[in-house]
Amino acid sequence: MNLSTLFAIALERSPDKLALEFADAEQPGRVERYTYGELYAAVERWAGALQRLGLQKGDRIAFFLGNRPEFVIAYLAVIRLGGVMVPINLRYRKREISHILHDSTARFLLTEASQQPVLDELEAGDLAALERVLSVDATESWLDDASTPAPVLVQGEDLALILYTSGTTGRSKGAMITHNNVLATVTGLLSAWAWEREDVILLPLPLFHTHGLIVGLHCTLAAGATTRLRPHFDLAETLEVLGSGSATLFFAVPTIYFRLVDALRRMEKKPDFSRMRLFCSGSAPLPAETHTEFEQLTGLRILERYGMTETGMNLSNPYAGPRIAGTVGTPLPGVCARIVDGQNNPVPPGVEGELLVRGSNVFDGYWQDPAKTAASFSTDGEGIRWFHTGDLARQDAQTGYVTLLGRRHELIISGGFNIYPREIEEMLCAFAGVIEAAVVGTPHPDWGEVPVAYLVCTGALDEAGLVAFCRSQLASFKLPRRFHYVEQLPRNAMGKVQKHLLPKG
Ligand code: MCA
Ligand code: AMP
Repeated sequence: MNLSTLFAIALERSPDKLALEFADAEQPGRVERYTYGELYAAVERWAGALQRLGLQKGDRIAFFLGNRPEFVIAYLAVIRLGGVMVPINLRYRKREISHILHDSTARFLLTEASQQPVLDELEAGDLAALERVLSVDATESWLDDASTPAPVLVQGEDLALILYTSGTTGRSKGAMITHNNVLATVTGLLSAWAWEREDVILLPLPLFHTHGLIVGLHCTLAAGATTRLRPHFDLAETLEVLGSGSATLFFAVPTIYFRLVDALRRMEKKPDFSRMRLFCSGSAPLPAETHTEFEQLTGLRILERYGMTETGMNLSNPYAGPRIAGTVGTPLPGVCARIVDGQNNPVPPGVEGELLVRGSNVFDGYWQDPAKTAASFSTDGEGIRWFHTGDLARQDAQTGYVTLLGRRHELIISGGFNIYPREIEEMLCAFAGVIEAAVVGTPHPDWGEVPVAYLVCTGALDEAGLVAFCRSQLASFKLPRRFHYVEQLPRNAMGKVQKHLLPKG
């Protein structure tokens, strides 16, 4: 089975059902709607055009595109042809985009007019194997006379996506996601969260990440339900849609819940969320206080779940049963999880260790990086291969629920976007006058965590110049919020920087 087959089931059952609605609060009155039948026809048309342009099975096509119907249509067309979609975070800039284009050796890039200024910064050397840039705002030359696509044999083991995830070495690495991987997460969630064809999801999360693309869009398509896609999160519109009864599902990252709680707290007349079936949170830890306050304000308990780009969804609080704040629940259908000590031996409930997972949801490995792939898996005494999540966890002896306690690596999660300190440290050290740099995450009321930098410098530093340099090189969410100047970085006997000994702030 492949992902197109799953989409075809919904089409077969209800071609006239509303599949996709797109509206933009900044352009009132502009609403685009597609039934399953219309969406299918559009996908076939795009697949025909992309095939005619030469997109073949296994070819990578990068998407530098915001949430809009063309993202959904083009993506479904690409996987229909056995192509591999490589989404790029819209906040990425020249250096980050160039790395992804080089590493994935994408043949095509699909973009839109509003992203052109960013792409204009790319130089010939940044474009790597790119043969053609296609804009969804200028389709006349390649889409208009599309013919029906020839059939392509696409199987479960074939790649559907390469998702770039922040790397410990400063450069992001491509997680190879097969059709089977996505199918595993989708089928697991459809049963675990009791999806119905009558469901309507309000989806403002970016489609360039697993949360929006697989958990939000794919599950909704597979359920034959309706997606109300939005270009981005808009607080007022979200409250309006959820309160008007025109959605049943809402999935978000903790930053969005912080903002919802803050707004609800200040509203005298609370919106009526009685038609809402499920509020989910994931991608970063949801503080127990937010969970509790959301319930006090709405009468509804958020369902928190846990996933990763490399694995799709792993654990979840139950749909029916206690949703315990501060936990991520138990393994989803088809997922096995264990918590191990430093020697990879399972630890008993109540003891902290690293969380390992296995199942059809777990990715194939990192694109063209067998060494990193090998380092991410271990094989147990029975010859079974486990993926090392790098997340530290503990299982409760009574409930069996898992609580995440932190991470083995230094990942910072800001508003659901991942930041690896090493990438920023390398950038800071490239600036004149910086000898050494250490970046750590510090708590933030809105973003959850933000990066701050500790610098050892040769003398007085041009901080404005450093900020401008970082802005030109890094996505803006990676910019350190504060710079601390220190004489030296604390190190242990082996010379390794002891980040926990840095002064707080
Ligand atoms: C935007 N900014 C941020 C972030 N987002 N800064 C820090 N952290 C962020 N996450 C900055 C922008 O760069 C900009 O800075 C300024 O804030 C305003 O930008 P704006 O677009 O207006 O921000 P926003 O609308 O307030 O966005 C907040 C957001 C967004 C809605 C929370 O970050 C978001 O959609 N996050 C969700 C990410 C997500 O889906 N993650 C899932 C990945 P400047 O003005 O300086 O340029 S993880 C995953 O998929 C795994 C599998 C899982 O478990 O789910
Ligand atoms: P990504 O690499 O973007 O897929 O992010 C995956 C990481 O996000 C995981 O390894 C966790 O550290 C974190 N994460 C995802 N969901 C949760 C959650 N519910 N609570 C805490 N951390 C989470």
